[in-house]
Amino acid sequence: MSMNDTPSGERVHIGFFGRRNVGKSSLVNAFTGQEMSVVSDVRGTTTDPVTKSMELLPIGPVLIIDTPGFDDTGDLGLLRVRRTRQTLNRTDLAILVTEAGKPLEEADRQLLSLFAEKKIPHLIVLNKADLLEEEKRTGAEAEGHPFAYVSALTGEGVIALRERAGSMKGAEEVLPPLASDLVPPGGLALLVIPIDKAAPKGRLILPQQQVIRDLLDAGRTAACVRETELEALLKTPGFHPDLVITDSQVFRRVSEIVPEDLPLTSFSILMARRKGFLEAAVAGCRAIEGLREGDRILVSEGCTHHRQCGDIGTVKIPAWLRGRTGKDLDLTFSSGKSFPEDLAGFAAVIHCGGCMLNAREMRYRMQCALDQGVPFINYGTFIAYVNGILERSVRPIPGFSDREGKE
Ligand SMILES: Nc1nc2c(ncn2[C@@H]2O[C@H](COP(=O)(O)OP(=O)(O)OP(=O)(O)O)[C@@H](O)[C@H]2O)c(=O)[nH]1
Ligand code: SF4
Ligand SMILES: [Mg+2]
Repeated sequence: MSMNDTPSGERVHIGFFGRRNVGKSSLVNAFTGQEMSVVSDVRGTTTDPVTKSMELLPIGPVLIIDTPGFDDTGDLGLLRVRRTRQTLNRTDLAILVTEAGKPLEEADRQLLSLFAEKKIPHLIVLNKADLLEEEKRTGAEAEGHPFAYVSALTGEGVIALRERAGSMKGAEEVLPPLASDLVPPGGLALLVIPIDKAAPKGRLILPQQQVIRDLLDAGRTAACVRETELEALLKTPGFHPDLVITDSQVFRRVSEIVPEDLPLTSFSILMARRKGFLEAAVAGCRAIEGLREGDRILVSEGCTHHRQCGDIGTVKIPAWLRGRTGKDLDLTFSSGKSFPEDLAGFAAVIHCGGCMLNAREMRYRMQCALDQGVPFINYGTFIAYVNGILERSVRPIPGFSDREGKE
């Protein structure tokens, strides 16, 4: 990803699903206008989900996902089907590819019921329409689902499909703003950004960029300062920010500098709110006190490159947990696109902010945990909690009573 790209977590995810050999990859190539996926007449050519970013009007930046055939068999096949199911958890718009003039099969029906279960808007694309005479194109094979005839081979119907996908209702999620609603019109937010060796060279990290952009979009003012200059800045006569937003890593130091009557929160608290898991995370923190010797904790990260999160998950969180609970806990780590669906035996999940994951995926992971009675906590909330400032950092967020954040 180049630094000027929309982060994948903010893109509408459009997934292409279906049985092997129906032409999913051919269609994805035609749809994106790029040869992103390998095509062949061998069934099971695509073995892993393949993604590609593009602009689609009017929704804007989207992520296109090509998937392996859903009807695959054998051990490897089942693994692929599993992976396709995981892909569904981050799919905002599902395209079921089948063949024009051919009836739906069992695998198609399974996919359709998964779309329904996960409330994903969908469309059946009847591919290989070049092989079916015009007069036979009645759409009967789509059995009442919204459908479109296309031919990935000739390109027929592909532009219309692009337009239709780009304006499908429900594909674009309306997420709450990051910070702009917490600052009055004409107001000023002060962002505390440490520039240490973990900071990427020559730029700001995504959550910082996104918060600044959100404030500017809403006509608010954003000022940035390092924690080392914060105290002096706040003493400047006439300088009165309405809200201070800090990086979690310097939360404690900043909370000591920022006067108690000045609202203070963190980038990760704001990201957690935007992605819809702040409430669960705050509630989950209460479970930390109840942890017992040997309890199993899953520490999960949404990407594997760790560029922004450094050693938080592997070093700092284990140390904080030990410090706070005084217990020997059994930590398991997971990272990347996969997330263990079976959380039986875990006493808590502590998840990163998920900047590379879309809101749907984060909600799915949270729901997996909550459904199994496992508290779901995010890094930012956890860090605020262990530093004793959770209550303060959620206070600026509407809907959080004092009770919610009590430590
Ligand atoms: N006639 C015709 N053939 C097509 C069309 N789209 C794809 N094909 C052919 O169908 C075969 C399978 O295409 P793929 O795009 O690899 O199919 P897939 O669904 O991605 O298959 P897997 O990755 O194996 O699941 C290839 O031989 C394609 O050339 C089409 O619109 N018309
Ligand atoms: S570990 Fe999570 S929060 Fe950190 S960079 Fe990756 S996706 Fe973003
Ligand atoms: Mg394929």
